[in-house]
Amino acid sequence: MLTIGHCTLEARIVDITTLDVDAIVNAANTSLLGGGGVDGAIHRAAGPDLLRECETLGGCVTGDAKITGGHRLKARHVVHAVGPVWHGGERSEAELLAACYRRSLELTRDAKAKSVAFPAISCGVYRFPADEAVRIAIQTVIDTLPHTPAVEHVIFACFDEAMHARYQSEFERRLQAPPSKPA
Ligand code: AR6
Repeated sequence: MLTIGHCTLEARIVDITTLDVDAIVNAANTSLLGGGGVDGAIHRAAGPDLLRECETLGGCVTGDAKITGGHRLKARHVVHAVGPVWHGGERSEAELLAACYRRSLELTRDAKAKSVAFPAISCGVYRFPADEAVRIAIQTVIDTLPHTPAVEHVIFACFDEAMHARYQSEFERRLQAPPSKPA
């Protein structure tokens, strides 16, 4: 766990669809019309009205996000973020992944949501190297928090112990190192 100003960041091994938070983030694709992985799980748990709402959104470009209601989820909102497919790192994948986290937090703020949970965007079928993705996720959240002062709780929802350990070790590293300047 890490506390940054008024906000707590924590990593949990949990199915993100079960969380009772104001917003959960989906690792979506540009169609916003569902898929496998966490996207499929969120659509199954939220029910068919989520897809109906997504159909009105006109898709979303990589690095951006759009917000819907949570429908049958406990979460009040779903932020559908489109992460980059990993192609080796030469196609702005890091910047696009950072943009996903930034945009998702901005939409969370605009929805007046105080708590938000992220999956490890792009770390599944999109094959983004997980260690780098975790560093980008935490750094971007920390850099964005000054612009989203109402956000009080950020959960990184991990599907397995290996992913959880990455967040924990990045939190530890930051607790031991002097704070870095905002990007
Ligand atoms: N709760 C938390 N984390 C989960 C869950 C869950 N219920 N299910 C999977 N994960 P992925 P991507 C983890 O592949 O790489 C879809 O088809 C998973 O272990 O879901 O961004 C979309 O439609 C991994 O660490 O997302 C897109 O086409 C992380 O979530 C494409 O996949 C992300 O894995 C997006 O690929």
